[in-house]
Amino acid sequence: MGKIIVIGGGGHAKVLISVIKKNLQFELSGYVDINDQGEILGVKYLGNDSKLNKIFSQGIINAAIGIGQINVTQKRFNVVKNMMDIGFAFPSIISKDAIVNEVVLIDEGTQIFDGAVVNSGARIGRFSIINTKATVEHDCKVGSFCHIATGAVLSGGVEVDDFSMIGSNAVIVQYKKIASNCMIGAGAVVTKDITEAGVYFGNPARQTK
Ligand code: JB2
Repeated sequence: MGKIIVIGGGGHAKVLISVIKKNLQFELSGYVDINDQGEILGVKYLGNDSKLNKIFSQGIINAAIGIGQINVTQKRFNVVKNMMDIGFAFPSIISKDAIVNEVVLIDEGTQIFDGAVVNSGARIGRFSIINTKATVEHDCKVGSFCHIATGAVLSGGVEVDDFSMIGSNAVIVQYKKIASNCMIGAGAVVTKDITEAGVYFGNPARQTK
């Protein structure tokens, strides 16, 4: 079993650690955070990001980004860039309690948590999060560094462009498109294409910023 480290020691990391443990694909070597958060679910603190070179040189080459930080996708991007320069690999982490159907493409670093459904023909880019109980229906296309939050529903054929976040329990109706760098608020219902970066709330969803 290969070794893996988790980056971040907050709420998202906690769920990620549980999924990694349950899957039995990797041995957790520890987590890296700006601050020592103490042992998390039995996983030890390895230090801050200045320790990453040393960790890599010890032969631990796999990492999973445990920083979810709602609507702060740029943070995850910056951490990934730094770690790629060192040489880390980022396997996708797909919970064995998620449902992933046929002809689905999932790129590196993407995480799919418990109870999520990714249906036939869907494609998901790099370093995206399909959070607990989210649904990505048939033929959806989710870009990179997106976050589909808990319980959100992308109906069939929806497209979500890079760096966008779909909030908890939001619904995007079938074949609608969400531009990059959008934040769709929790519970919003998107019935039309969203072509401009911004923040959208409500039913039907309207731009608020
Ligand atoms: O540059 C960094 C860095 N920036 C923040 N490097 C490293 N190694 N760690 C970093 N962190 C750490 O990420 C913070 O010190 C903190 O411990 C952690 C973020 O934890 P927090 O609980 O604030 O957020 P989260 O992203 O784990 O969870 C949020 O997003 C999830 C998707 C919460 O809102 C959760 O409820 C939500 N499910």
